[in-house]
Amino acid sequence: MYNEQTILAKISTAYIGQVITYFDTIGSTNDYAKTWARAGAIEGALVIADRQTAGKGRLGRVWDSPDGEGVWMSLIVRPAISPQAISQLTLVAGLSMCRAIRELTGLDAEIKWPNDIVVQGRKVCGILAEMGMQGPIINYVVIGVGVNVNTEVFGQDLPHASSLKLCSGHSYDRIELIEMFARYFEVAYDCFKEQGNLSGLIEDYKKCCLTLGKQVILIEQEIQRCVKVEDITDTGALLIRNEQGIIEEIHSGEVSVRGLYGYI
Ligand code: BT5
Repeated sequence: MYNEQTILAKISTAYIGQVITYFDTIGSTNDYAKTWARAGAIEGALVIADRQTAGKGRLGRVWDSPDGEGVWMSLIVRPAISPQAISQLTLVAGLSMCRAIRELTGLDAEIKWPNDIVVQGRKVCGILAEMGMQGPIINYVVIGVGVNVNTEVFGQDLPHASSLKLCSGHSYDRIELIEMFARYFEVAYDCFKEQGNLSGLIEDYKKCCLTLGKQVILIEQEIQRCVKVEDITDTGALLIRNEQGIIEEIHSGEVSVRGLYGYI
C-alpha cells in the first residue's frame, strides 16, 4: 500500500516528511505544496502523489508522472536565505536523492549539474524548486522531486529517460526511497542552514557530479559554447574555462548543459 499512513509509518526523521498530504491523483504536487505553504504548512511538510496529471519540469516543460511507477513529491522548507541562494537548495536535494538511490539500489547514480540524476547515461530523476516571497524575503521554497522508480516503458518522446527498474532489473519499494531521501535531506539541509552555503556538502556533491572535469556544451539563450568544467563553487556555480581560456562563473537557471555527444 502506498498512502499517507504507510509512508508516515516508515519515516524516521525529526522534521522532514513528518507531516504528509497524499493524493492518488493530483495536477502537480508542486502547485498543491505552494498553496499549502501559503496557508502556513510547517517546514518539512511533504506532498506526495501516486499520479500527476499536470507534472511540471522547468520552463513550463511537462514531467511524465504515471501512476504506480514513480515518486512524485514536493517538500516545503522555509530557510532564512536570500532568493539568489535558492538554486543551492536544489543541489542539496539532488545530492540527497543521489545518495538515496545509491543506498536503495546499489546503482552508480550520478548528478548531472545542477540536479538531474542520471544512471547509465539516462535521466531517472528531475528536480524543480519554486519559491514564494514575502516582500524581499523568502516565505517558502517548494522542492519538487520526481523519480522514475518502477517504470517499464517510456514514450518515444523521452529518449533520455530511464527508471531504477530498467537500470537494475529489480522493482523497488517507493516508500523506502522516500524514507532514505528524507533522512539524507534532513542531514544535508541542516548542514546547509548552519553554513549558509554548500561548503559542508560540496566535496560530496563533486564526487557524485558527472559534469565536473568534462567538456560540455553550454546553452544560453540559444547560443551554444563548448567549454571545460573546472570546478564547482561553495554556492553551487560552475567554474568553466571558456574558449579564450578564461575562467567564468556560471549559475544554474541561466544555462542548459549538454554533453558533447548528447544528453550527458
Ligand atoms: C525537471 O525539469 O527535470 C524537473 C522535474 C520535476 C518533477 C517533479 S515531480 C513532483 C513535482 N511536481 C511537479 O509538477 N514537478 C515536480 P527539466 O529539467 O525541465 O526536465 C524536463 C524534461 O525532462 C522534459 O522536457 C522531458 O524531456 C523530460 N522528462 C519528462 N518526464 C520525464 C520523466 N518522467 N523522466 C525523465 N525525463 C522526463
